[in-house]
Amino acid sequence: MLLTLAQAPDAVPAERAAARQWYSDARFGMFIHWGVYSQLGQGEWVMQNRSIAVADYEWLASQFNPVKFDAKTWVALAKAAGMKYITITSRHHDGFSMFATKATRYNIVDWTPFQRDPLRELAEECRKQGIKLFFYYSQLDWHHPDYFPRGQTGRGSGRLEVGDWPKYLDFMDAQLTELLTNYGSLGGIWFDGMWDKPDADWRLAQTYALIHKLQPAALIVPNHHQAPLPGEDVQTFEQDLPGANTAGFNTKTIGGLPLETSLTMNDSWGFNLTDHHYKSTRELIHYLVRAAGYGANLLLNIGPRPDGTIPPEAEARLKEIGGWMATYGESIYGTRAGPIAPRSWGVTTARGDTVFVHVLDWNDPTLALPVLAGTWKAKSWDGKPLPLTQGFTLTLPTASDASDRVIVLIKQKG
Ligand code: JFZ
Repeated sequence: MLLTLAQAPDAVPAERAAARQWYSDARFGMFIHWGVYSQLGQGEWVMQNRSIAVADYEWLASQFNPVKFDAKTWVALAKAAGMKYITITSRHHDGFSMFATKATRYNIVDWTPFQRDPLRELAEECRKQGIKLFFYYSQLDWHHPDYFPRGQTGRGSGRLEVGDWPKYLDFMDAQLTELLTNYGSLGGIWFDGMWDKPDADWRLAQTYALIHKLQPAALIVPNHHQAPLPGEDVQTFEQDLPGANTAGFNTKTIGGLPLETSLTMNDSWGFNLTDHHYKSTRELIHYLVRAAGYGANLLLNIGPRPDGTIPPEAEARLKEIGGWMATYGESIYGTRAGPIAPRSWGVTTARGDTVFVHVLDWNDPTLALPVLAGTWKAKSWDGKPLPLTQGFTLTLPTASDASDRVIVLIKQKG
């Protein structure tokens, strides 16, 4: 036996390879930023932005009581939107655990009048409604005394300038063990915050191995804005399509892993009382379709209110996107990036011998495509044949008010 043969760098066990495939097929997920910070209605960075001291934030945490939280409603909304998974903040940079944990009393069950574990309720509902659940987990902590030496943030929280870094890493591994043990089978863990201390030893290999030991099919999705590291399963981009960097902190290097891009619906992740700057449903559909054209999932965010309800602007848009997906989902789910690279007019997605041409921003009745090898026929979404010249000029159906005109190209056999 050739035991010395090195494994291919991206060789992963079968169950994880299958999970990656499922993930790429899913194409559309719901991101949820929700926590103690939601009460102040200024986004999830409010502790940092207003230099709130640990003691004052602890009092705020003791007031959190989202009595209207209903897991069934949240999961049903994700389903109605056509989403296949939910990624929710189990613990954000404020360090407050939104789940039952023995690693710290600073958690929703032990610290608040609410006393319920919303993640457990969500996990049960997700199982019932056939949605996969991922936990966002912040590696950065503005509250924990052992998050020391400090990084670029968390310096206004009034903590003593001492702490035991390995102890903090043990704390994270203990919490991750709970998350991967007490909530059934997870989609995976979405990490964020390493960028706060880029040069620290995060003991990543140990933590990633722990996760994959506890749940071999759980995916690791790191938001560290670098090219993928060993053990990671998805490359995620924030507020940008893969390869673009309008946000200023994304890498342009695209590795070979499944791709995702996360996006706010307005300009905030956590609930923001005054931010009504919502993207239109048409813009959101375009983003979802463009992401698919790059071969990436869209993780679209909502910031529920502190009482557990979802802002009506977000709910309305999700339902409208769901209406679109109910008709056109076949051109998105289970597809990969199409043979024509993304263009300003739109993108292509593909499954087998079928290519979906998504015409997003184009007002002319004809559209010249790059020539594809082989013989192809074109039809409109409702199955009417469309003229396609040898030079690959397409005559488009009228209906320019539609968010996306999806043209189907089918490769002819022989
Ligand atoms: C991070 C979080 O800080 C944010 O609160 C939210 O959860 C988002 C999805 O992820 O956002 C970042 C992370 C890093 C930078 C900017 C935003 N950065 O390095 O500039």
